[in-house]
Amino acid sequence: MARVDYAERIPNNVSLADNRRLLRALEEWQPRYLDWWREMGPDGFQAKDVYLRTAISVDAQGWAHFDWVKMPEYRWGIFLAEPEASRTIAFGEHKGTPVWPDVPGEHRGTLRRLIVTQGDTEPASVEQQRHLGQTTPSLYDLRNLFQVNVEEGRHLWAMVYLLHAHFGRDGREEAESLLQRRSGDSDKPRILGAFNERTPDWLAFFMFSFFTDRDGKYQLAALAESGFDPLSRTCRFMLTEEAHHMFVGEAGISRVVQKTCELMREHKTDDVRRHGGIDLATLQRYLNFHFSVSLDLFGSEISTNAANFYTAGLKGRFEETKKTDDHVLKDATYSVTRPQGEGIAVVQEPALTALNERLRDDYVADCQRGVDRWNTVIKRHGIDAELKLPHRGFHRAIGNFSELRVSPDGRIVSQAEWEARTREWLPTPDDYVYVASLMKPVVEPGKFAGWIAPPARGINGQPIEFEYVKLVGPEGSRG
Ligand code: BYC
Repeated sequence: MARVDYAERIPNNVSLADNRRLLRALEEWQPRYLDWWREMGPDGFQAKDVYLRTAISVDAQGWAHFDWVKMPEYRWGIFLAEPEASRTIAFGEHKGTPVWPDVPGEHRGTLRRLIVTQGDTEPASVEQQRHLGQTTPSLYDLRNLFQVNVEEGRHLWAMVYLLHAHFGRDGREEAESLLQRRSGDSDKPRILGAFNERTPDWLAFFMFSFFTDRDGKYQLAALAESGFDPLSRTCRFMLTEEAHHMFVGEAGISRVVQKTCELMREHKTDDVRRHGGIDLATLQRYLNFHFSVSLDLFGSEISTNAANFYTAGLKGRFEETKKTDDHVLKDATYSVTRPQGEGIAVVQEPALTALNERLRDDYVADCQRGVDRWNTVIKRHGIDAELKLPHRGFHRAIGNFSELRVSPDGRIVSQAEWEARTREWLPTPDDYVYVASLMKPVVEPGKFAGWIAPPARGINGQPIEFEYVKLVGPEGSRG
Protein backbone atom coordinates (compact mmCIF):
# COMPACT_ATOMS: atom_id res chain seq x y z
CA MET A 1 0.00 0.00 0.00
CA ALA A 2 2.78 2.43 0.83
CA ARG A 3 4.36 2.25 -2.64
CA VAL A 4 3.00 4.67 -5.14
CA ASP A 5 1.80 3.28 -8.44
CA TYR A 6 3.84 5.18 -11.04
CA ALA A 7 2.66 3.16 -14.01
CA GLU A 8 -0.60 5.13 -13.89
CA ARG A 9 -1.19 8.46 -15.61
CA ILE A 10 -2.05 9.77 -12.14
CA PRO A 11 0.41 8.30 -9.60
CA ASN A 12 -1.49 7.22 -6.52
CA ASN A 13 -1.66 4.90 -3.57
CA VAL A 14 -5.46 4.78 -3.45
CA SER A 15 -6.00 2.00 -6.04
CA LEU A 16 -7.43 4.42 -8.56
CA ALA A 17 -7.23 1.75 -11.26
CA ASP A 18 -9.98 -0.18 -9.45
CA ASN A 19 -12.41 2.71 -9.60
CA ARG A 20 -12.87 3.45 -13.29
CA ARG A 21 -15.43 6.23 -12.82
CA LEU A 22 -13.27 8.16 -10.42
CA LEU A 23 -10.19 7.57 -12.54
CA ARG A 24 -12.00 8.91 -15.62
CA ALA A 25 -13.23 11.98 -13.74
CA LEU A 26 -9.75 12.78 -12.48
CA GLU A 27 -8.22 12.12 -15.90
CA GLU A 28 -10.64 14.68 -17.29
CA TRP A 29 -9.66 17.19 -14.63
CA GLN A 30 -5.93 16.61 -15.21
CA PRO A 31 -5.58 18.52 -18.55
CA ARG A 32 -7.53 21.44 -17.11
CA TYR A 33 -5.18 21.45 -14.14
CA LEU A 34 -2.24 21.52 -16.55
CA ASP A 35 -3.83 24.41 -18.47
CA TRP A 36 -4.12 26.27 -15.17
CA TRP A 37 -0.50 25.42 -14.32
CA ARG A 38 0.73 26.76 -17.66
CA GLU A 39 -1.36 29.91 -17.37
CA MET A 40 -0.90 30.68 -13.67
CA GLY A 41 2.12 28.61 -12.54
CA PRO A 42 5.72 29.88 -12.59
CA ASP A 43 6.26 32.49 -15.27
CA GLY A 44 8.98 31.11 -17.56
CA PHE A 45 11.21 28.13 -16.75
CA GLN A 46 8.53 25.59 -17.71
CA ALA A 47 10.86 23.90 -20.20
CA LYS A 48 13.85 23.89 -17.83
CA ASP A 49 15.11 20.91 -15.85
CA VAL A 50 14.68 21.49 -12.13
CA TYR A 51 16.20 19.33 -9.40
CA LEU A 52 12.93 18.39 -7.69
CA ARG A 53 11.84 15.86 -5.13
CA THR A 54 8.85 13.71 -5.91
CA ALA A 55 6.95 11.55 -3.45
CA ILE A 56 7.45 7.87 -4.23
CA SER A 57 5.96 6.38 -1.09
CA VAL A 58 4.23 7.62 2.03
CA ASP A 59 6.69 6.08 4.47
CA ALA A 60 8.13 8.61 6.88
CA GLN A 61 11.60 7.45 5.85
CA GLY A 62 12.70 7.69 2.27
CA TRP A 63 9.48 8.92 0.72
CA ALA A 64 11.16 11.37 -1.58
CA HIS A 65 13.10 10.87 -4.77
CA PHE A 66 15.23 13.67 -6.26
CA ASP A 67 15.69 14.05 -9.98
CA TRP A 68 15.67 16.47 -12.90
CA VAL A 69 12.14 17.26 -13.92
CA LYS A 70 10.49 19.81 -16.18
CA MET A 71 7.73 21.26 -14.03
CA PRO A 72 4.76 20.46 -16.32
CA GLU A 73 5.99 16.84 -16.26
CA TYR A 74 6.05 16.66 -12.46
CA ARG A 75 4.15 13.54 -11.36
CA TRP A 76 1.36 15.20 -9.42
CA GLY A 77 -0.47 12.42 -7.70
CA ILE A 78 -2.69 11.29 -4.88
CA PHE A 79 -1.03 10.06 -1.73
CA LEU A 80 -2.75 9.29 1.52
CA ALA A 81 -0.88 8.34 4.69
CA GLU A 82 -1.35 4.71 5.71
CA PRO A 83 -4.64 4.03 7.49
CA GLU A 84 -4.32 3.55 11.22
CA ALA A 85 -5.89 0.24 12.19
CA SER A 86 -9.10 0.67 14.26
CA ARG A 87 -8.72 4.42 14.52
CA THR A 88 -11.54 6.06 16.43
CA ILE A 89 -12.75 9.65 16.54
CA ALA A 90 -10.76 11.40 19.26
CA PHE A 91 -13.10 14.28 20.14
CA GLY A 92 -16.58 15.76 20.02
CA GLU A 93 -19.93 14.05 20.22
CA HIS A 94 -18.75 10.97 18.30
CA LYS A 95 -15.70 10.49 20.49
CA GLY A 96 -14.66 6.83 20.70
CA THR A 97 -16.63 5.67 17.66
CA PRO A 98 -14.88 4.34 14.52
CA VAL A 99 -13.71 6.96 12.02
CA TRP A 100 -15.78 7.38 8.85
CA PRO A 101 -14.42 5.95 5.59
CA ASP A 102 -16.98 8.10 3.77
CA VAL A 103 -18.75 11.41 4.34
CA PRO A 104 -21.68 11.25 6.78
CA GLY A 105 -24.73 12.79 5.06
CA GLU A 106 -25.39 15.36 7.76
CA HIS A 107 -21.86 16.79 7.52
CA ARG A 108 -21.57 16.81 3.77
CA GLY A 109 -21.95 20.56 3.25
CA THR A 110 -19.65 21.51 6.11
CA LEU A 111 -16.91 19.09 5.13
CA ARG A 112 -17.08 20.17 1.51
CA ARG A 113 -16.71 23.79 2.62
CA LEU A 114 -13.66 22.98 4.76
CA ILE A 115 -12.01 20.98 1.98
CA VAL A 116 -12.71 23.67 -0.61
CA THR A 117 -11.31 26.39 1.68
CA GLN A 118 -8.17 24.34 2.25
CA GLY A 119 -7.89 23.44 -1.44
CA ASP A 120 -8.32 27.05 -2.57
CA THR A 121 -5.21 28.23 -0.74
CA GLU A 122 -2.94 25.86 -2.67
CA PRO A 123 -3.31 27.19 -6.23
CA ALA A 124 -3.68 30.68 -4.76
CA SER A 125 -0.14 30.57 -3.37
CA VAL A 126 1.26 29.38 -6.72
CA GLU A 127 -0.49 32.31 -8.40
CA GLN A 128 0.87 34.74 -5.82
CA GLN A 129 4.42 33.53 -6.45
CA ARG A 130 4.36 33.13 -10.20
CA HIS A 131 6.63 36.07 -11.08
CA LEU A 132 9.32 35.43 -8.49
CA GLY A 133 11.45 33.15 -10.66
CA GLN A 134 12.45 36.15 -12.77
CA THR A 135 14.25 37.80 -9.84
CA THR A 136 15.71 34.84 -8.00
CA PRO A 137 18.64 35.53 -5.65
CA SER A 138 20.26 32.21 -6.66
CA LEU A 139 19.72 28.90 -8.46
CA TYR A 140 19.38 27.24 -5.07
CA ASP A 141 16.49 29.55 -4.14
CA LEU A 142 14.93 29.21 -7.58
CA ARG A 143 14.78 25.46 -7.12
CA ASN A 144 13.25 25.83 -3.66
CA LEU A 145 10.57 28.16 -5.01
CA PHE A 146 9.66 25.65 -7.71
CA GLN A 147 9.67 22.78 -5.21
CA VAL A 148 7.20 24.68 -3.06
CA ASN A 149 5.10 25.50 -6.12
CA VAL A 150 4.82 21.94 -7.45
CA GLU A 151 3.97 20.67 -3.99
CA GLU A 152 1.25 23.28 -3.54
CA GLY A 153 -0.03 21.99 -6.87
CA ARG A 154 0.00 18.49 -5.40
CA HIS A 155 -1.89 19.69 -2.36
CA LEU A 156 -4.57 20.96 -4.72
CA TRP A 157 -4.67 17.44 -6.18
CA ALA A 158 -5.06 16.07 -2.67
CA MET A 159 -8.20 18.14 -2.03
CA VAL A 160 -9.56 17.59 -5.53
CA TYR A 161 -9.26 13.85 -5.03
CA LEU A 162 -11.44 14.10 -1.91
CA LEU A 163 -13.98 16.25 -3.74
CA HIS A 164 -14.19 13.84 -6.68
CA ALA A 165 -14.13 10.67 -4.63
CA HIS A 166 -16.61 11.65 -1.92
CA PHE A 167 -18.82 14.56 -2.98
CA GLY A 168 -20.35 13.51 -6.31
CA ARG A 169 -21.39 16.17 -8.75
CA ASP A 170 -21.03 19.02 -6.21
CA GLY A 171 -17.46 17.91 -5.62
CA ARG A 172 -16.69 17.89 -9.34
CA GLU A 173 -18.10 21.40 -9.67
CA GLU A 174 -16.04 22.62 -6.74
CA ALA A 175 -12.93 21.06 -8.31
CA GLU A 176 -13.60 23.10 -11.45
CA SER A 177 -14.09 26.29 -9.44
CA LEU A 178 -10.74 25.75 -7.75
CA LEU A 179 -9.19 26.24 -11.19
CA GLN A 180 -11.35 29.26 -12.00
CA ARG A 181 -10.80 31.58 -9.01
CA ARG A 182 -7.69 33.74 -9.15
CA SER A 183 -5.61 35.31 -6.39
CA GLY A 184 -6.32 39.04 -6.15
CA ASP A 185 -8.97 39.04 -8.89
CA SER A 186 -11.81 41.33 -7.78
CA ASP A 187 -14.44 39.34 -9.74
CA LYS A 188 -13.39 35.85 -8.67
CA PRO A 189 -10.96 36.15 -5.76
CA ARG A 190 -9.51 33.31 -3.71
CA ILE A 191 -11.52 32.58 -0.56
CA LEU A 192 -9.27 33.72 2.29
CA GLY A 193 -7.85 37.21 2.70
CA ALA A 194 -4.11 36.49 2.81
CA PHE A 195 -4.31 34.57 -0.46
CA ASN A 196 -5.39 37.65 -2.34
CA GLU A 197 -2.41 39.72 -1.17
CA ARG A 198 0.53 40.23 -3.48
CA THR A 199 3.85 38.46 -2.98
CA PRO A 200 5.82 41.18 -4.75
CA ASP A 201 9.39 40.18 -3.89
CA TRP A 202 11.53 37.45 -2.33
CA LEU A 203 11.46 38.98 1.13
CA ALA A 204 7.66 38.74 0.99
CA PHE A 205 8.00 35.16 -0.28
CA PHE A 206 10.21 34.10 2.63
CA MET A 207 7.86 35.81 5.10
CA PHE A 208 4.87 34.15 3.45
CA SER A 209 6.56 30.72 3.60
CA PHE A 210 7.36 31.24 7.27
CA PHE A 211 4.09 32.78 8.46
CA THR A 212 1.38 31.77 6.02
CA ASP A 213 2.60 28.25 5.28
CA ARG A 214 2.73 27.80 9.05
CA ASP A 215 -0.99 28.54 9.20
CA GLY A 216 -1.19 25.65 6.72
CA LYS A 217 0.68 23.44 9.17
CA TYR A 218 -1.76 24.19 11.99
CA GLN A 219 -4.90 23.96 9.87
CA LEU A 220 -3.72 20.69 8.32
CA ALA A 221 -2.84 19.32 11.75
CA ALA A 222 -6.35 20.18 12.99
CA LEU A 223 -7.91 18.56 9.90
CA ALA A 224 -5.60 15.54 10.30
CA GLU A 225 -7.59 14.82 13.49
CA SER A 226 -10.83 14.65 11.50
CA GLY A 227 -13.27 11.79 11.93
CA PHE A 228 -13.54 11.74 8.12
CA ASP A 229 -10.63 9.36 7.67
CA PRO A 230 -9.67 10.11 4.02
CA LEU A 231 -9.27 13.80 4.98
CA SER A 232 -7.19 12.87 7.99
CA ARG A 233 -4.89 10.60 5.96
CA THR A 234 -4.54 13.16 3.17
CA CYS A 235 -3.59 15.91 5.61
CA ARG A 236 -1.11 13.72 7.42
CA PHE A 237 0.87 13.20 4.24
CA MET A 238 0.56 16.86 3.21
CA LEU A 239 2.16 17.83 6.51
CA THR A 240 5.28 15.89 5.55
CA GLU A 241 5.68 18.06 2.46
CA GLU A 242 4.68 21.27 4.27
CA ALA A 243 7.70 21.05 6.59
CA HIS A 244 10.03 21.92 3.71
CA HIS A 245 8.00 25.01 2.83
CA MET A 246 8.36 26.40 6.33
CA PHE A 247 12.06 25.55 6.23
CA VAL A 248 12.39 27.65 3.07
CA GLY A 249 10.78 30.58 4.89
CA GLU A 250 12.65 30.29 8.14
CA ALA A 251 16.04 29.67 6.57
CA GLY A 252 15.39 32.37 3.95
CA ILE A 253 14.74 35.06 6.57
CA SER A 254 17.59 33.76 8.67
CA ARG A 255 19.95 34.20 5.72
CA VAL A 256 18.68 37.74 5.10
CA VAL A 257 19.19 38.57 8.78
CA GLN A 258 22.67 37.07 8.60
CA LYS A 259 23.62 39.21 5.61
CA THR A 260 22.13 42.33 7.19
CA CYS A 261 24.16 41.75 10.35
CA GLU A 262 27.35 41.17 8.37
CA LEU A 263 26.81 44.47 6.55
CA MET A 264 25.99 46.28 9.82
CA ARG A 265 29.23 45.05 11.36
CA GLU A 266 31.37 45.63 8.34
CA HIS A 267 30.16 49.19 7.78
CA LYS A 268 29.40 50.03 11.41
CA THR A 269 25.91 51.30 10.58
CA ASP A 270 22.25 50.32 10.90
CA ASP A 271 21.62 51.86 7.52
CA VAL A 272 22.60 48.91 5.39
CA ARG A 273 20.53 50.10 2.48
CA ARG A 274 23.53 52.11 1.36
CA HIS A 275 25.37 48.81 1.10
CA GLY A 276 22.68 46.84 -0.71
CA GLY A 277 21.24 45.12 2.36
CA ILE A 278 17.78 45.01 3.92
CA ASP A 279 17.78 46.95 7.20
CA LEU A 280 16.27 45.35 10.30
CA ALA A 281 13.51 48.00 10.45
CA THR A 282 12.28 46.98 7.00
CA LEU A 283 12.46 43.31 7.98
CA GLN A 284 10.37 44.11 11.05
CA ARG A 285 7.72 45.89 8.96
CA TYR A 286 7.46 42.96 6.55
CA LEU A 287 7.24 40.62 9.54
CA ASN A 288 4.43 42.74 11.05
CA PHE A 289 2.48 42.56 7.84
CA HIS A 290 2.81 38.84 7.18
CA PHE A 291 2.21 37.81 10.77
CA SER A 292 -0.95 39.89 11.07
CA VAL A 293 -2.55 38.75 7.81
CA SER A 294 -1.70 35.15 8.73
CA LEU A 295 -3.36 35.54 12.15
CA ASP A 296 -6.57 36.43 10.31
CA LEU A 297 -6.52 33.01 8.65
CA PHE A 298 -7.51 31.37 11.93
CA GLY A 299 -10.93 33.06 11.88
CA SER A 300 -12.67 34.90 14.72
CA GLU A 301 -11.64 34.35 18.32
CA ILE A 302 -15.19 33.38 19.17
CA SER A 303 -16.62 31.14 16.49
CA THR A 304 -19.67 28.93 16.49
CA ASN A 305 -18.36 27.45 13.24
CA ALA A 306 -15.26 26.23 15.07
CA ALA A 307 -17.37 24.82 17.92
CA ASN A 308 -19.60 23.02 15.45
CA PHE A 309 -16.67 21.59 13.46
CA TYR A 310 -15.25 20.22 16.70
CA THR A 311 -18.42 18.83 18.21
CA ALA A 312 -19.27 17.12 14.94
CA GLY A 313 -15.81 15.46 14.85
CA LEU A 314 -14.74 17.23 11.65
CA LYS A 315 -11.82 19.38 12.80
CA GLY A 316 -9.86 18.84 16.02
CA ARG A 317 -7.24 20.74 17.95
CA PHE A 318 -3.51 20.72 17.26
CA GLU A 319 -2.23 17.38 18.65
CA GLU A 320 -5.70 16.48 19.87
CA THR A 321 -4.79 12.96 20.91
CA LYS A 322 -1.91 14.19 23.09
CA LYS A 323 -4.21 16.36 25.21
CA THR A 324 -5.42 14.96 28.51
CA ASP A 325 -8.80 16.66 28.96
CA ASP A 326 -12.23 15.17 28.11
CA HIS A 327 -12.01 16.03 24.35
CA VAL A 328 -15.60 17.24 24.46
CA LEU A 329 -14.99 20.65 26.09
CA LYS A 330 -18.63 21.35 26.95
CA ASP A 331 -17.74 22.63 30.43
CA ALA A 332 -14.23 23.95 29.79
CA THR A 333 -13.12 27.54 29.37
CA TYR A 334 -10.19 29.09 27.56
CA SER A 335 -8.36 32.43 27.82
CA VAL A 336 -9.12 34.83 25.00
CA THR A 337 -7.59 38.26 24.42
CA ARG A 338 -10.11 40.94 23.55
CA PRO A 339 -10.72 44.66 23.74
CA GLN A 340 -12.32 45.70 27.03
CA GLY A 341 -13.19 49.27 27.94
CA GLU A 342 -10.29 51.44 26.83
CA GLY A 343 -7.82 48.60 26.89
CA ILE A 344 -7.17 44.97 26.07
CA ALA A 345 -7.90 42.17 28.53
CA VAL A 346 -7.62 38.41 28.75
CA VAL A 347 -10.98 36.86 29.63
CA GLN A 348 -12.29 33.33 30.04
CA GLU A 349 -14.63 32.15 27.29
CA PRO A 350 -16.29 28.77 26.63
CA ALA A 351 -13.53 26.55 25.26
CA LEU A 352 -15.64 25.24 22.39
CA THR A 353 -16.28 28.58 20.75
CA ALA A 354 -12.68 29.66 21.50
CA LEU A 355 -11.10 26.89 19.40
CA ASN A 356 -9.85 29.21 16.67
CA GLU A 357 -8.04 31.25 19.30
CA ARG A 358 -6.53 28.14 20.80
CA LEU A 359 -5.14 27.04 17.44
CA ARG A 360 -3.89 30.59 16.91
CA ASP A 361 -2.09 30.38 20.28
CA ASP A 362 -0.29 27.19 19.20
CA TYR A 363 0.65 28.96 15.99
CA VAL A 364 1.91 32.12 17.73
CA ALA A 365 4.12 30.05 20.05
CA ASP A 366 5.61 28.29 17.03
CA CYS A 367 6.21 31.61 15.22
CA GLN A 368 7.91 32.93 18.35
CA ARG A 369 10.36 30.01 18.31
CA GLY A 370 11.37 30.93 14.77
CA VAL A 371 11.77 34.62 15.64
CA ASP A 372 13.94 33.59 18.61
CA ARG A 373 16.22 31.70 16.24
CA TRP A 374 16.54 34.79 14.00
CA ASN A 375 17.36 36.84 17.07
CA THR A 376 20.12 34.38 17.93
CA VAL A 377 21.72 35.24 14.59
CA ILE A 378 21.55 38.96 15.48
CA LYS A 379 23.03 38.32 18.92
CA ARG A 380 25.80 36.19 17.49
CA HIS A 381 26.94 39.27 15.59
CA GLY A 382 27.04 41.26 18.83
CA ILE A 383 24.23 43.52 17.67
CA ASP A 384 21.84 44.92 20.22
CA ALA A 385 18.54 44.62 18.37
CA GLU A 386 15.61 42.22 18.19
CA LEU A 387 12.86 41.23 15.82
CA LYS A 388 9.49 40.95 17.56
CA LEU A 389 6.10 39.53 16.81
CA PRO A 390 3.59 42.39 16.97
CA HIS A 391 0.63 42.17 19.33
CA ARG A 392 -2.09 39.84 18.07
CA GLY A 393 -4.52 42.75 17.77
CA PHE A 394 -2.24 44.65 15.39
CA HIS A 395 -3.52 45.21 11.82
CA ARG A 396 -6.30 42.64 12.00
CA ALA A 397 -9.18 42.36 9.57
CA ILE A 398 -11.00 39.41 11.17
CA GLY A 399 -12.30 39.01 14.72
CA ASN A 400 -12.25 41.03 17.95
CA PHE A 401 -9.70 43.59 16.82
CA SER A 402 -10.88 44.17 13.27
CA GLU A 403 -12.70 47.40 14.12
CA LEU A 404 -9.84 48.83 16.18
CA ARG A 405 -6.41 50.27 15.61
CA VAL A 406 -3.83 48.48 17.76
CA SER A 407 -0.12 49.33 17.83
CA PRO A 408 2.51 46.54 17.53
CA ASP A 409 3.13 46.87 21.28
CA GLY A 410 -0.54 46.27 22.03
CA ARG A 411 -2.07 49.68 22.70
CA ILE A 412 -5.40 50.72 21.24
CA VAL A 413 -4.49 53.88 19.34
CA SER A 414 -6.49 56.63 17.69
CA GLN A 415 -6.97 56.76 13.95
CA ALA A 416 -4.73 59.85 13.96
CA GLU A 417 -1.87 58.01 15.70
CA TRP A 418 -2.36 55.03 13.42
CA GLU A 419 -2.09 57.20 10.35
CA ALA A 420 0.91 59.07 11.72
CA ARG A 421 2.83 55.92 12.63
CA THR A 422 1.69 53.27 10.22
CA ARG A 423 4.81 53.88 8.12
CA GLU A 424 6.91 52.77 11.09
CA TRP A 425 4.82 49.65 11.48
CA LEU A 426 3.92 48.34 8.03
CA PRO A 427 5.92 48.21 4.80
CA THR A 428 5.78 51.57 3.05
CA PRO A 429 5.65 52.16 -0.70
CA ASP A 430 9.27 53.23 -0.34
CA ASP A 431 10.17 49.89 1.31
CA TYR A 432 8.60 48.00 -1.57
CA VAL A 433 10.41 50.15 -4.11
CA TYR A 434 13.71 49.63 -2.30
CA VAL A 435 13.30 45.88 -1.89
CA ALA A 436 12.19 45.64 -5.53
CA SER A 437 15.38 47.47 -6.54
CA LEU A 438 17.40 44.61 -4.99
CA MET A 439 15.52 41.93 -6.91
CA LYS A 440 18.03 41.33 -9.69
CA PRO A 441 18.32 37.71 -10.81
CA VAL A 442 21.48 35.84 -9.86
CA VAL A 443 21.66 32.57 -11.77
CA GLU A 444 25.31 31.58 -11.79
CA PRO A 445 25.67 28.33 -9.79
CA GLY A 446 26.98 29.01 -6.28
CA LYS A 447 26.44 32.80 -6.50
CA PHE A 448 23.98 34.72 -4.30
CA ALA A 449 22.42 38.17 -4.40
CA GLY A 450 24.07 40.73 -2.14
CA TRP A 451 21.12 40.99 0.26
CA ILE A 452 21.09 37.34 1.35
CA ALA A 453 23.71 34.97 2.75
CA PRO A 454 24.27 31.53 1.17
CA PRO A 455 22.54 28.61 2.91
CA ALA A 456 24.43 26.39 5.32
CA ARG A 457 24.16 23.43 2.96
CA GLY A 458 22.70 22.38 -0.37
CA ILE A 459 19.70 20.20 -1.18
CA ASN A 460 19.80 16.43 -0.73
CA GLY A 461 23.52 16.40 0.02
CA GLN A 462 24.40 18.32 -3.14
CA PRO A 463 26.89 21.19 -2.89
CA ILE A 464 25.65 24.77 -2.72
CA GLU A 465 27.15 25.47 -6.16
CA PHE A 466 25.17 22.62 -7.73
CA GLU A 467 23.23 23.58 -10.86
CA TYR A 468 19.79 23.22 -9.23
CA VAL A 469 18.01 24.56 -12.30
CA LYS A 470 19.48 24.02 -15.76
CA LEU A 471 18.85 27.33 -17.41
CA VAL A 472 20.77 26.72 -20.60
CA GLY A 473 18.49 24.62 -22.76
CA PRO A 474 19.54 22.40 -25.67
CA GLU A 475 19.15 25.41 -27.93
CA GLY A 476 21.37 27.45 -25.64
CA SER A 477 18.55 29.76 -24.63
CA ARG A 478 18.10 31.12 -21.11
CA GLY A 479 15.12 32.06 -18.96
N1 BYC B 1 -10.62 35.55 5.10
O1 BYC B 1 -16.28 31.75 12.51
P1 BYC B 1 -15.26 32.38 11.65
C1 BYC B 1 -2.53 26.69 3.76
C2 BYC B 1 -14.97 33.68 7.11
S1 BYC B 1 -3.28 27.81 4.80
C3 BYC B 1 -11.88 35.50 4.58
O2 BYC B 1 -14.58 33.59 12.10
P2 BYC B 1 -14.25 29.81 11.02
C4 BYC B 1 -1.48 27.21 2.87
C5 BYC B 1 -15.35 32.23 7.37
O3 BYC B 1 -15.07 31.41 6.23
C6 BYC B 1 -4.55 26.89 5.65
N2 BYC B 1 -12.92 34.95 5.22
O4 BYC B 1 -14.15 31.38 11.21
C7 BYC B 1 -0.58 28.16 3.28
C8 BYC B 1 -16.80 32.35 7.70
O5 BYC B 1 -17.57 32.44 6.52
P3 BYC B 1 -19.05 31.79 6.48
C9 BYC B 1 -5.88 26.87 4.92
C10 BYC B 1 -12.72 34.47 6.46
O6 BYC B 1 -15.26 29.46 10.01
C11 BYC B 1 0.37 28.64 2.41
C12 BYC B 1 -16.91 33.69 8.42
O7 BYC B 1 -15.73 34.43 8.03
N3 BYC B 1 -6.75 25.92 5.53
O8 BYC B 1 -2.86 25.55 3.77
O9 BYC B 1 -14.30 29.17 12.35
C13 BYC B 1 0.45 28.16 1.12
C14 BYC B 1 -16.93 33.54 9.91
O10 BYC B 1 -15.90 32.65 10.24
C15 BYC B 1 -11.46 34.49 7.07
C16 BYC B 1 -7.86 26.23 6.20
O11 BYC B 1 -8.22 27.38 6.30
C17 BYC B 1 -10.38 35.07 6.34
N4 BYC B 1 -9.13 35.16 6.85
O12 BYC B 1 -12.76 29.54 10.50
C18 BYC B 1 -0.45 27.20 0.70
C19 BYC B 1 -8.63 25.11 6.83
N5 BYC B 1 -11.58 33.94 8.29
O13 BYC B 1 -18.85 30.33 6.71
C20 BYC B 1 -1.41 26.69 1.57
C21 BYC B 1 -10.08 25.08 6.46
C22 BYC B 1 -12.86 33.59 8.45
O14 BYC B 1 -19.79 32.48 7.57
N6 BYC B 1 -10.78 26.28 6.85
N7 BYC B 1 -13.54 33.90 7.34
O15 BYC B 1 -19.50 32.15 5.08
C23 BYC B 1 -11.23 26.49 8.13
O16 BYC B 1 -10.99 25.70 9.02
C24 BYC B 1 -12.06 27.71 8.39
O17 BYC B 1 -12.76 28.00 7.22
C25 BYC B 1 -11.25 28.96 8.82
C26 BYC B 1 -12.25 30.02 9.33
C27 BYC B 1 -10.24 28.62 9.87
C28 BYC B 1 -10.53 29.61 7.64
